[in-house]
Amino acid sequence: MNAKPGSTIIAARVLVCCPGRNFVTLIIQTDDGVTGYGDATLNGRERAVASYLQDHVVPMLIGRDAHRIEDLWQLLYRGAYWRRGPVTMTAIAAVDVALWDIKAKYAGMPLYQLLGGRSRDRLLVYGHATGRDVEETLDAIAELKEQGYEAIRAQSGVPGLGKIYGVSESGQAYEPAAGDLPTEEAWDTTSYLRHVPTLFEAIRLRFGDALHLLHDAHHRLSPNEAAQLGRRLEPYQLFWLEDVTPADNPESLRRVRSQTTTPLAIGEVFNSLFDCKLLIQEQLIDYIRASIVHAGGITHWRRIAEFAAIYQVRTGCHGATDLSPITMGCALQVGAWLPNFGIQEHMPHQTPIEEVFTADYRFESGYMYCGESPGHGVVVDEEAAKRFPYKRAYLPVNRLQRDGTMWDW
Ligand code: KDG
Ligand code: MG
Repeated sequence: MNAKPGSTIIAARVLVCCPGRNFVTLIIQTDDGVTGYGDATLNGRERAVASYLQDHVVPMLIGRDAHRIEDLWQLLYRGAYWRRGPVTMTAIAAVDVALWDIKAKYAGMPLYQLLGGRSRDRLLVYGHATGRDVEETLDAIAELKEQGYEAIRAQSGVPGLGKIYGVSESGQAYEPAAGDLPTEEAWDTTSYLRHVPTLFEAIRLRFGDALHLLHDAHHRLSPNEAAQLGRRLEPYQLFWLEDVTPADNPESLRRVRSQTTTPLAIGEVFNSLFDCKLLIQEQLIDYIRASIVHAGGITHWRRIAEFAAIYQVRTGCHGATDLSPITMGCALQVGAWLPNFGIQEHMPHQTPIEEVFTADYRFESGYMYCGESPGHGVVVDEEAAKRFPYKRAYLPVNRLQRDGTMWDW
């Protein structure tokens, strides 16, 4: 097991910082001065992953051969005995991504070259349009169209409900966690189901048929409610309808799938191939949303993506801003290679994140372009990170407006 000189891991450390929002980064160094960076951010539970890494994984890395990515993955996955789960799989992902970064730097190549080279020149991305009401959402779509987006996720406030998760108040991204404790929002499915088709009718009326439209139901519906929504949205030809039911129960999608042809996407909370298996095998979804950071890194995510290819399911990686630029860099590198790439979520990170993370990817007119520098193309300034200490922050939670019952948010 001892590494040959020249690729031995001599240091690994965990960095938790908050340049606008919390990020956890694993930094691995080899004896000949190569550094790899892995994202370990699990929104709202950041310190759990930092501890998993610091207390239980880092000691196992020192002295090992950085090139043995697969073997180290298996060691961390099988060796823990307690398999899967978001904390474990995010921690493993951070190690895996840092090691792929190192390997590609040794090779002097961008990561996509190690996976098999390019399958495409650029990657279609979708932007986020949200508004407190339909008019505001229409204006947000107009702005994104100006920037060249060809695919847009549209959400709006629901009449009769106050602020709901998925809709921003300030015109910025809707999801940065805020507050020392979660705020509580009110939800009513009947009002939501009545409202959503009116939003998409207004969008098609104003912008026509060419735009790709997406919508996120954020796990809040029963299978039958989801089937109703899918049917009612069919006239508006969505690119996808996301997370219609809670992700815990994949069988729920059988009912939805059999009742509607609206394309379905799910999986941003998945962390293993075993979460995705039934949905893919039975072709109950069109897009799998698992991300590299929460689904075991490139080594495991690649297995999910290649399994999906067999069943004509394409990828649509989660890309909200709680995934660090490292995860975006990796998503673009693997997306440049993956034959069954579908689309990439794009929610630009906000200032001052660029003081800590420098990324070589870029957005231009509705598409993203991965960089050509060796590795995944994202580096972290540890000194700068010290200026942005961790701040506990939560996303809101949801209760039924009717009687205060706890609900999915
Ligand atoms: O941390 C949770 C967010 O990343 C998630 O709620 C965002 O649903 C989301 C999306 O589709 O990006
Ligand atoms: Mg989502």
